[in-house]
Amino acid sequence: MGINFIHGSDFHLGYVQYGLHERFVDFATTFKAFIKYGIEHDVDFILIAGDLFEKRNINAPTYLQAYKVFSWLQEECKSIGREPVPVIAIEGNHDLAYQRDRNSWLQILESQGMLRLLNSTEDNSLKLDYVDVGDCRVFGVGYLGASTMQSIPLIAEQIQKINQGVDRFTVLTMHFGMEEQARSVVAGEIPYNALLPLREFVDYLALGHYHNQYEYDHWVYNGGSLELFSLNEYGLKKGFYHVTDGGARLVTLPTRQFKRLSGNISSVKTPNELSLLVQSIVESEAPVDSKLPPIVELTLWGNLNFPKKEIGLPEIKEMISKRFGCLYADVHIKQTNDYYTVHESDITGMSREQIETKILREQVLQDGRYKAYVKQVVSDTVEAKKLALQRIDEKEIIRWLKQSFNQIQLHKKHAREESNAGELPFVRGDVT
Ligand SMILES: [Mn+2]
Repeated sequence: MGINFIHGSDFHLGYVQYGLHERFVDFATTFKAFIKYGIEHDVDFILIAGDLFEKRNINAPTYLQAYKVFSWLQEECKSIGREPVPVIAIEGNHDLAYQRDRNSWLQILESQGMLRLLNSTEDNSLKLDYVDVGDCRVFGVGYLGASTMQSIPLIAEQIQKINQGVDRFTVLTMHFGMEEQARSVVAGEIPYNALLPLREFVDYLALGHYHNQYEYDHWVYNGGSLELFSLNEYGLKKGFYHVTDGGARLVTLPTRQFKRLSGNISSVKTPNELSLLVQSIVESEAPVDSKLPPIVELTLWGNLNFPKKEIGLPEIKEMISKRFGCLYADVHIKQTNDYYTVHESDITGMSREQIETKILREQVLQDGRYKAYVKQVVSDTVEAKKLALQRIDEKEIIRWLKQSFNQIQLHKKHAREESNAGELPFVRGDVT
């Protein structure tokens, strides 16, 4: 028989991005395309690793979207003469029921025969829920939040017990984010080492929660959300996995395109000049090649030299719409603080690196915390920029910066200890 399933997550049905009905529909259309892919590839089951819905208390139209897609799945399968493809799901943080509601909407869909919700419970001890389908055994644990980490060894132990004497391809689906995968620092992330107790007993760990694609060691997989949920996700890889005997392959679906533009307004003196600037920005960008009208975001940043209310936003949006035929144009004005302004007379004759060094130095001294290490902080920041320009992997750069930071912390600690001992501390970069 072999292994054949798809694994997706974070569909966020019910999200009305920018308040646009079209975006509300987009999320459901993409979800349906995911299900359709599963049917067309004759998979044994479809796995949803949490956050099918955008919120706990979805409205009727959102419920109807989900219901329609699942009914369509059943009818489509019937029409081609096969049993409905089983849908197996867990609850993500967005799907959990409010205590007063008792039932989550995924539980309602389960009671209607639309999906199988894996509902592992944790009253006194952990009770794992699973289903056998095709050549696979699928365990599922919904969103655990802060107790995710401590549950991992217990889950491993339970799977080992339950699987004794059984030789099936073991899938575990959970909803959490892994360390260093988000663009910002998030509390409660799981480091890879914490997953190791599962390694021996789980063949495929199907994750959901973070909206970017990532995987570890050919056994931990997170496809991300298929739709761009926010502009913070711009440029991130996203998709779902099609898992067969040959391994897990990332599949991406065509979705509505986003385009991000930006321009510096510091040298603009009048609203009229601003129009010209926007026009040149817009015209220097190639039109978006896609079936659906795109969404375009323009950020204008720098010093604004005239009152903000004189900015002709409708006119700017119109220029964007005309050029890209977009569904929606979003314009942000990010005025930078005067403090950061560099006067031209201060920097004439300086190289770019000298200018950067000067500005960074002022920033570090102003901040105060790393005053004593200003030389190191500045040179390492400039170095990080060079690495980025050489397109060194961002993880590598982060690791390198962390190393520099740890070094400073260590110096600080030693300096404290030594000064306690009544000696003069030697600190790198202390005298400048
Ligand atoms: Mn989530």
